Amino acid sequence: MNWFKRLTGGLNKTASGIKNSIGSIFKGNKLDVTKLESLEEQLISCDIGIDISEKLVKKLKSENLKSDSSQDEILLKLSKSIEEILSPVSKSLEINENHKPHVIVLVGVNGTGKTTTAGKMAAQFKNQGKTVLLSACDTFRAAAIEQLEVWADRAGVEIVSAEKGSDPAALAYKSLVKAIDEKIDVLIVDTAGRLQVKSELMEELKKIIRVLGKNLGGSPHDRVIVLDGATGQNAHSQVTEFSKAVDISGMIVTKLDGSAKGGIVVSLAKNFGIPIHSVGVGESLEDLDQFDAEEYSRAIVGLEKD
Ligand SMILES: Nc1nc2c(ncn2[C@@H]2O[C@H](COP(=O)(O)OP(=O)(O)OP(=O)(O)O)[C@@H](O)[C@H]2O)c(=O)[nH]1
Ligand SMILES: [Mg+2]
Repeated sequence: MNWFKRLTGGLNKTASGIKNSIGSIFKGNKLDVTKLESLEEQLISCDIGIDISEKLVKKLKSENLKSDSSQDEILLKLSKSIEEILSPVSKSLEINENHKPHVIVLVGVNGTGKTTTAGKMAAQFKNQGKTVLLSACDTFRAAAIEQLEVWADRAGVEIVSAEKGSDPAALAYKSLVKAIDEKIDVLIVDTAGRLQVKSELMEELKKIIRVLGKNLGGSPHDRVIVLDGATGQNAHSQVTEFSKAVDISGMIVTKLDGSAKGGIVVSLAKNFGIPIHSVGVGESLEDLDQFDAEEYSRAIVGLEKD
């Protein structure tokens, strides 16, 4: 199944809610106020956020819609307004070939998909002909190390790990030294999930970042927060709090194939303006795709791919 199908499958509920509200949006040749209100509620309930939902409906009202406009025409207008919000942040993660290695650190709260994403990214870069090293800096759980080893195996890349309970910053250092020595193109550092409110764990994360920066100027080049697409509004607090500890340079939103409502991506885009690199739409190696503003906007309102 291609990723757009998975995404539209995941966002199905959101899309049908929006479609229902738009269904008979005209009363005679006038827009039906009740229907517009219900559309706004639908947008809010899929996590787009109150302010943005209000603006999107206002914009739709100003579009000079005709009472004989088809449902798809109206949906297209709405998706175009969403696309305007998403386009500025739709930016893939680029590997700078002058960085040897180009260092990426993945951060986020527990269970968002960091390890899975690290494995998927490793496979993608490897397929592009790059050399990749994975660093299992989640030394908190033994299972986490094994999990990344499985991914390294699947992706066919090397991994550096340490015993459970060892210092993650020391492991980050060891991985970096190996990557520099071996002229590796990309070093991907997986970190333990941590709640954004646990200050000692945030300090540990800062130390990992500090050690990398000290030993390779300008690194880590990408500091990516991995967010679970089904989290809803808490994602805002995650980005805000992690940003206090780490200069977050990009976001990856996972699990958009599940029952995610999808609107959170729009609200994050508007509120933070931080690049969204890719979206996770499944649990296998190939289920990570570049974030595409137009396709995402169409998927949210239930339009087919253009
Ligand atoms: N459906 C779906 N599941 C995903 C996706 N990404 C990750 N998962 C699943 O989510 C669960 C957690 O993923 P992990 O990669 O272990 O998450 P993590 O952030 O590393 O977790 P911690 O290290 O415990 O913080 C696993 O069961 C993954 O298979 C996705 O895009 N779609
Ligand atoms: Mg993990």
